[in-house]
Amino acid sequence: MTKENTFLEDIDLGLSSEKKFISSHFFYDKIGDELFQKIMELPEYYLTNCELEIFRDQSESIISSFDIIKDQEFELIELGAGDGKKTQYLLDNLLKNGYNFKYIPVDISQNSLDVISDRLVNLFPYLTLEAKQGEYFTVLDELFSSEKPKVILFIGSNLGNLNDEVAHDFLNKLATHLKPNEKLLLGLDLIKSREIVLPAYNDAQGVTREFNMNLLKRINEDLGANFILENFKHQPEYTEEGFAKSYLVSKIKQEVYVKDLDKTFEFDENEKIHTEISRKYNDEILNDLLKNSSLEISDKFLDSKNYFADYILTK
Ligand code: AVI
Repeated sequence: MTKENTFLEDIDLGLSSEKKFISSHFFYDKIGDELFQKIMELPEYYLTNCELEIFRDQSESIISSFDIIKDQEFELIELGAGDGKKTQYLLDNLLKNGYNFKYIPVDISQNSLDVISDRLVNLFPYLTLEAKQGEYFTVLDELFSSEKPKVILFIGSNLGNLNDEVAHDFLNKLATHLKPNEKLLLGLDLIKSREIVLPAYNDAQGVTREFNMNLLKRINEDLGANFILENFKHQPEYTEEGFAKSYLVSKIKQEVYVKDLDKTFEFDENEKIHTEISRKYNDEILNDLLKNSSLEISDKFLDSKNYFADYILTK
């Protein structure tokens, strides 16, 4: 099945459903990647700075929590490597303290891997880096065929883009790969008031709006649809139980034709398309997700505002 087929089929499924939806992983085409980079620099998007602060100020304690003996060779595997700016602090500390490790960033985008590899190799000439391109699980099967001890990084609250059931399965699957005492460092955004969370998904400059709207642009360009972008608005919502959700809302009653499907979709006035979930967590929710996974919370690192947590999970 080609990538285009999946996109076409998923759009058909999502727009035909009674409660319309588009999967958030379609955000990340070239324009989407660039917009997300911009989002991470926005003053309202506190997540990045909070986690950066944890890595900058607490790398030494984080490394101690890995429980790795200095001379023991190990592999540091980062799922969804991004730009590496946070991990940089950890790598710097590991190198300065003479740890013997290989850093393996994993990403679906070869372009992202090239950028991060160039940057980190320039910064740390003595770093052993071996980038792996591919879907997490395909690559994990391959990576875990080596016997070396491993630490997995899954940061940036990327888990929050999965619903709880999928997140539970994901953690469970990850756990099956780990050996006793191996660690997963999991970065999660914490539950907090809507006054803080909502602006992070509705910034004053409108970058997040553009990020969300880019989905419709993509459907127009890739699948020959005729969405009129002005007829939709970006709408983030937040419930204090920790669910931030983004929608595209139809401003009017309208029809949209998707050429590659030869289908017309009807939208009522104020009808929503659900496009993203950005789950916020606490210890209790995480413990629920970890049920039956053989992973346990063994450490937790917070930023100075207690907005974000990097959990150490031990098998
Ligand atoms: C990648 N992910 C953790 C981001 C989030 O906060 O859910 C994606 C994002 N969506 C809108 N702004 C940022």
